[in-house]
Amino acid sequence: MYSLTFSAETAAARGARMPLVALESTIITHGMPWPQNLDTARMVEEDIRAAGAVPATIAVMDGRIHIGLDAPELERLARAENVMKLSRADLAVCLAQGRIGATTVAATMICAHLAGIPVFATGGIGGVHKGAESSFDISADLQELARTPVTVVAAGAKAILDLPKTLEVLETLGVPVIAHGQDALPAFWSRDSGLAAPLRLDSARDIARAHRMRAELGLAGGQLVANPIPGDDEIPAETLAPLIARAQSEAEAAGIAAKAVTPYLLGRIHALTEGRSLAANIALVRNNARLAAAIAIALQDLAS
Ligand code: PSU
Repeated sequence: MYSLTFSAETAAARGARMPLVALESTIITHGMPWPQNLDTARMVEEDIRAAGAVPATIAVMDGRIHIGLDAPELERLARAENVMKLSRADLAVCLAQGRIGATTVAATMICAHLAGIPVFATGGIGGVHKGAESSFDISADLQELARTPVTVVAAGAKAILDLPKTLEVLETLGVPVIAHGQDALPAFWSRDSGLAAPLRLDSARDIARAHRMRAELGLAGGQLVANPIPGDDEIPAETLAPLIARAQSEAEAAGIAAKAVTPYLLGRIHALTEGRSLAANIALVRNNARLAAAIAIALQDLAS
């Protein structure tokens, strides 16, 4: 039997019926380098506390699903090597073998739902990779959004992806893609992807209402909230496009495939922008954490 291991903080929050916000761990182990990964994880948790909610960073350690990590556990994960990158397909094997695994958007949604947490903040979801017509590389995050009733706050899909195809697949799967406070779909490091978002909502309360309405209608799946990066932190899409293209051809030449693609591209773009993309990534995750906290609080208010 699997068990959920709550940290002292998340257990107390559940007892006191405080709003919780789930956080993923692949961004820590595969998305950012040491030591910025640990600093960011700590800052994001602090942002959620400052906004009046409680952070629950999710990971698999020693054969248990952890809902909330204490300080030594967070550091152990951030320093760990050979951590499994867990999606729906790998979660059970990792648990059954007692290994250490970081949860992607898909696996975090599954675990958050098991723990009764309806809101989750991340940086950017996975999606349809460029060249997917021959590689078939489409992130399992998209299917998960169609199945599991968690509202995911991201800065859109990562700009390394084919965004029009990602939107098409989400539409086919019946996933609401809701831009927060603007008409355009944001593109992770940039505020505007040049594509219109299918839906727009301007407040945490409206997003919480839509989340509840889906449940009342008995519709499976969650919502994707696309929250634009703050203006001061963005990197214009035109600046990034040639660097993304270069990183992509390097990945192809090096034979990078499957789960390794996203971490490789993020690392190369970090190097090619001399750290600017990492600073933007940190800023956008913190911004998403604040909005997710506001949604969690609004959901709690609606329930009481
Ligand atoms: N957001 C970030 N950095 C990341 C991710 C999200 O700012 O590294 C992770 C998430 O865990 C997401 C994963 O699920 O990237 C997508 O991986 P893939 O493209 O292999 O599905």
